[in-house]
Amino acid sequence: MRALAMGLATGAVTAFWSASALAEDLVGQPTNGAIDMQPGVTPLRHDAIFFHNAILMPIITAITLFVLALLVWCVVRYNKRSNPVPARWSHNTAVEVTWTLVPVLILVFISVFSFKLLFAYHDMPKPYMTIKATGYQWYWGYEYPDQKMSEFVSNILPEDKAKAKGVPFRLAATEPLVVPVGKTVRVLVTGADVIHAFAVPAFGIITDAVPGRVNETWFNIERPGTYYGQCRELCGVDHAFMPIEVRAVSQAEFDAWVVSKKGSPIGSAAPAASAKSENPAAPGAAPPAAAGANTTSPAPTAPATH
Ligand SMILES: [Cu+2]
Repeated sequence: MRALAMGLATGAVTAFWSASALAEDLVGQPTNGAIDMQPGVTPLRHDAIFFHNAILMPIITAITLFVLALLVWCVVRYNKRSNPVPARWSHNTAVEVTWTLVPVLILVFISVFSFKLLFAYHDMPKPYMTIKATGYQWYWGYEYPDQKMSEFVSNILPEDKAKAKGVPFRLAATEPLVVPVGKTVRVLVTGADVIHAFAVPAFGIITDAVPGRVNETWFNIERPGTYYGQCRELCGVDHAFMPIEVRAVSQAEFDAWVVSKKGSPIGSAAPAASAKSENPAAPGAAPPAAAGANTTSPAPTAPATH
């Protein structure tokens, strides 16, 4: 049990925290009473957690303790009683150079790791597939262009249904975003009305969904599971009620899901007559995209009421 009081423990034990957190914390969703960051299932998330726990936290902790020590020293050593006659001098070149140089060096040290992380986010490996995620007031729409699946709507799962299924209310969605594990998935993020943000903590990603603009992010999930996220930009009254549910499954399960949604899996002999799914001209091949009415209506539905 990592009680809140333990939060005062220093950065030196941060590594220990994360180790124990992995054992205790729920993966893909928040844990009651937890204090560390949600454990990750992508390389980016591991890098981000390392940057926070191994670089930033020890530095922040050391600086805080150092400043606290200086304050205590001043209070004890230089109060009116113990130091009745204060010195009259000001300026000390050595001290002034030090308190300028040392912070600069600390920032340079941090920036090395910071830029490394930034580049890791930017340098997406060659993606296996692309998903387009569109934020609406107040739900998400997901499109799978590579699988020729037109956009379907993902709403919040109502409370009674979430309870019945034993899934977390306000995190579970009516239609999950299904992706294969171990594959680089590119997500194109945009907004249809106002600014939303596509965020999944276990993947270490948060990307603004801006109307009229397409942002890009990516993830490569290490193990199967269900990972929850939320809209992370205040977008209106139902901002808290447009969750993101990502289900990471094996390639075979993913292909089966694509077929069940009337899409065509990448590189497969298409379910219809044409072997090349890119060839919509093949006679008799019902174009999956056109036929691709998904089980959920792509028409914007009224947001669930709460
Ligand atoms: Cu939103």
